Amino acid sequence: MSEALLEQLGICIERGKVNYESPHPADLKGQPGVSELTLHLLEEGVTPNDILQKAMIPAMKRLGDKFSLGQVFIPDLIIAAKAMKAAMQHLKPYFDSGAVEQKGTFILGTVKGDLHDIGKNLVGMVLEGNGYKVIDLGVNVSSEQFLQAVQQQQNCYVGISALLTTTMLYMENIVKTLKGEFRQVPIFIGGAPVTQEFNNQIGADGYFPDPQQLVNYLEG
Ligand code: B12
Repeated sequence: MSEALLEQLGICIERGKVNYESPHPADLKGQPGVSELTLHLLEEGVTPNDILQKAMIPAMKRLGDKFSLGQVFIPDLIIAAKAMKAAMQHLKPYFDSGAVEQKGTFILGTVKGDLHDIGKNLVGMVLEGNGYKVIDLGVNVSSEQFLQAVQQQQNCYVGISALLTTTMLYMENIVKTLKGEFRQVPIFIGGAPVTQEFNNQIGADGYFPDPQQLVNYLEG
């Protein structure tokens, strides 16, 4: 039962079916969307993490692959992102409720020139759920904006996200700017095109492919 629901949720994310009322896509009119399906899965006792890992993230990956092959286009990505956010809204309280004690402050942002924020938002949710305070600077964040935020906090971690091979290069600028003034501030990086090798090359403190591995590292 849950497997079928997870599969249906993945399809609805990929096709941008937000809820019952959404008129798009026409062939799914009158059927449940990601909102109803996510709530249904939670009621069935499927964990938020399984919902994320087994349905939501693979759906975005499939969509990205189709985009690469020219089978879907920008509007399809936009409506899928909207559906992804609708599902995340339902998972957020579960991640939030994990917060008991505050373990530190994280300054988070997507690099300048880059508007992708789904992955960054997920990182923020998982960090909050694990007891970190998150200051989310949003998308298209410059070195100066990161620096300003760190100046106000000092004792904090920084998390930077980039989804484009072009914008990830700007991470080096941010690392240099921050390390120039605050050598001790740990800077972690992530996003689909980022690698450990790139992390070493720009002098950041760690690359993690997903937020849980970052949390494990911090706790380890
Ligand atoms: C949705 C999407 C969009 C949406 C974004 C909506 C939004 N609000 O985010 C829109 C339509 C706006 C968009 C626009 C564009 N996009 Co786009 N997009 C995607 C898509 C399909 C999914 C991205 C996503 O949300 N994935 C799901 C999340 C959960 O995964 P994630 O971001 O990787 O995050 C995870 C990890 O990487 C990690 N993580 C992420 N950040 C961080 C940070 C830290 C500190 C840590 C520890 C971990 C971490 O944790 C997350 C959870 O596991 C990808 C395809 C793909 N495979 O990535 C293309 C993709 C990234 N886009 C691409 C392109 C080309 C573009 C455009 C340039 C298209 C255009 N011609 O205009 C524009 C650029 C706009 C801009 N300036 O940013 C290319 C990039 C190619 C490249 N090599 O650079 C991709 C790969 C598609 C493709 N296959 O060609 N896009």
